[in-house]
Amino acid sequence: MKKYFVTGSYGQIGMDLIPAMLERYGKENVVATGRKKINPTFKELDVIYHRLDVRDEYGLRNLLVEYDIDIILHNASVLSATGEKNPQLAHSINFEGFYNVLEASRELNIEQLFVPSSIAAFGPTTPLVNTPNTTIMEPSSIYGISKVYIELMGSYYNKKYGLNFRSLRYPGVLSPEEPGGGTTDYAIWIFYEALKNMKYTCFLSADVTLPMMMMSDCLKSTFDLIEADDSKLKHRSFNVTGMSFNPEELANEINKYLPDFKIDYEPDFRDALARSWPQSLDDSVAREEWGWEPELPFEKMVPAMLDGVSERLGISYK
Ligand code: AKB
Repeated sequence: MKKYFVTGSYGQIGMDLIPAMLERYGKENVVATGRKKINPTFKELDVIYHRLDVRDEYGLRNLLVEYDIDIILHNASVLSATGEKNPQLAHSINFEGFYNVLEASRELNIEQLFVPSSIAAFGPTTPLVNTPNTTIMEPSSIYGISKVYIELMGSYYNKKYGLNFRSLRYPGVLSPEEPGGGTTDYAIWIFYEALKNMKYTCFLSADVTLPMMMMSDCLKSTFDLIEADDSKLKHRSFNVTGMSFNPEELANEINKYLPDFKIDYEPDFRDALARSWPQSLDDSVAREEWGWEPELPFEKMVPAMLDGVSERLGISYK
């Protein structure tokens, strides 16, 4: 069995990814790391956990050697909204932290390095409808710039050093876990506010359409790609998507379950970011090269989110 190493384990994705990895690969084969102290959920799961700031090059290498790691999932990242508030922090974590992981992977002959990219890697000059896998990438946020850097450096290390680098351009990822620092987060907070207050003030405008996917599909795409046969991969970074909707369409769908729910709009700086991102993605390259197929459509996502968030809040809505 291979040994897996995850950075940024406490992010919204890590909180679901780690339990899924323990189940899939065995808890003795997964090492979770993050900047915070171990949390009760991971303690209960008996996760091998270490505190690690990815900017700590030596701490990172020591752990990779100690556990004889084969595959790294480098999830630690400052997201789009936090990045715009603190570009210097985003630079040090997203660029320097990634570079430490990349160099350690090369020097220690790590078998595979997986790093999420994002729809934020695209920008206002990209064709924003059905965005192709290969197209113009001139992002306007520091987060988006870091994702382009990651994709290009990963591909460069693949060609120059044979590093098995793989990346997915995640759209907004939806789960009942509380998100932090992203622009697509509205599509999660809306469920919290709908269930608690029957009202949500959205920081995006009603008509801002974005691609999204449910966490189950995000995990599926991640496992499918990291387990894909390398000889089938012609690309290193892939578009993946599950659905597209705007805040108004999401509110209308929620109204089918909560007829009294109301939404209003106070767009802030995140509106401009979201408008510079694709409205929908062409993920045919992922479908062709490693058989990607999403499972959960928009109509099923809404009741799944209502169930998950109401359970976390201890509120019944039916
Ligand atoms: C964000 O909103 O910053 C992220 C992303 C699109 O990568 N969810």
